[in-house]
Amino acid sequence: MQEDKFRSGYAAFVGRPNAGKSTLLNRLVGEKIAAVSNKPQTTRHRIQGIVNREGGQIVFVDTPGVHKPGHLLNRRMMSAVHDAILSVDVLVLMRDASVSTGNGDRFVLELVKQAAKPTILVLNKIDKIRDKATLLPLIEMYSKEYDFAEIIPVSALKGDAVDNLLKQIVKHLPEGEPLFGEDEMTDQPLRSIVAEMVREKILMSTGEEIPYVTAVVTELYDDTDPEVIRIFCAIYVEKPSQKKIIIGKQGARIKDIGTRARVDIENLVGRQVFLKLFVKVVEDWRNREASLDEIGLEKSR
Ligand SMILES: Nc1nc2c(ncn2[C@@H]2O[C@H](COP(=O)(O)OP(=O)(O)OP(=O)(O)O)[C@@H](O)[C@H]2O)c(=O)[nH]1
Ligand SMILES: [Mg+2]
Repeated sequence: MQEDKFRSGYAAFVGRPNAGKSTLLNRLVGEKIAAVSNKPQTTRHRIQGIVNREGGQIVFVDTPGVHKPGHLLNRRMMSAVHDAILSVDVLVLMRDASVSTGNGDRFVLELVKQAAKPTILVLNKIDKIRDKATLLPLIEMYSKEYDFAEIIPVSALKGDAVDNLLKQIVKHLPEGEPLFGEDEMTDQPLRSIVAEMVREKILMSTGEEIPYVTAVVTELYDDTDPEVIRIFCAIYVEKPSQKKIIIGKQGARIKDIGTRARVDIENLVGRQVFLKLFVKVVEDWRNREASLDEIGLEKSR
């Protein structure tokens, strides 16, 4: 019997904000490399996670949720989505199956149709759906619109059906050697993952406008001391009033954000971490090219 050749390539998650793309990326990679929150627009740039399995290597590309761009920031976020769609071998259209179809879902579907690449439709959050028969009309609607390579209901949160998903993706990758070493799980620099962990804690502990006006940049990552890694992160906001909210009463909120982010970072790096956070007010940073460059939000490639 002829043995199947090794396959390797790229697969991008695309979908509306909050569909669960980053949750699934973390689950598949087995480590927390992407920020997750119940606020839309959590992911702001492409994040790659590498998954090795017998016979194949998949490089997953997590992208920002598709939304109408308001600020320059959002335009760069959408460029990241378009770049990813163009550059990968397989698309994974991710949909929150527990909510009804909206215009945003139809817009994402159009993007996928235009790309005309092998696409797997992932219907996520099935743990929230008591009567699974309600999935059938959704499956029917999507099958009429595009010839999906596969339609797979999953729960990214619980980890159901993800093995089948990996198997189906590998089938559609080109034959070739692994693109990354077996022990690599991401090509994201640690400083950037650290900033995302801090931002995630801010998203968790603030509401209203704060998540949208906040960015985090790692200004120092010093691992020369074998005992402890020293990290300084700057938290960007647009107004002094927002700075006050982040700091909280007698510094309580920023302290809590720091403690929780440190735990995640220590889990990831397996070492003790000293994390210092400070807040910078940069008016209208979301519309400033220079600020966006500093924050590491890439322009279209
Ligand atoms: N119940 C349930 N919740 C889920 C599931 N997957 C993700 N979530 C939740 O949905 C919310 C959004 O998850 P994210 O992974 O941040 O979604 P995203 O698609 O990356 O969102 P953006 O980065 O904003 O585009 C979080 O509160 C997750 O915990 C799932 O399978 N079941
Ligand atoms: Mg995300």
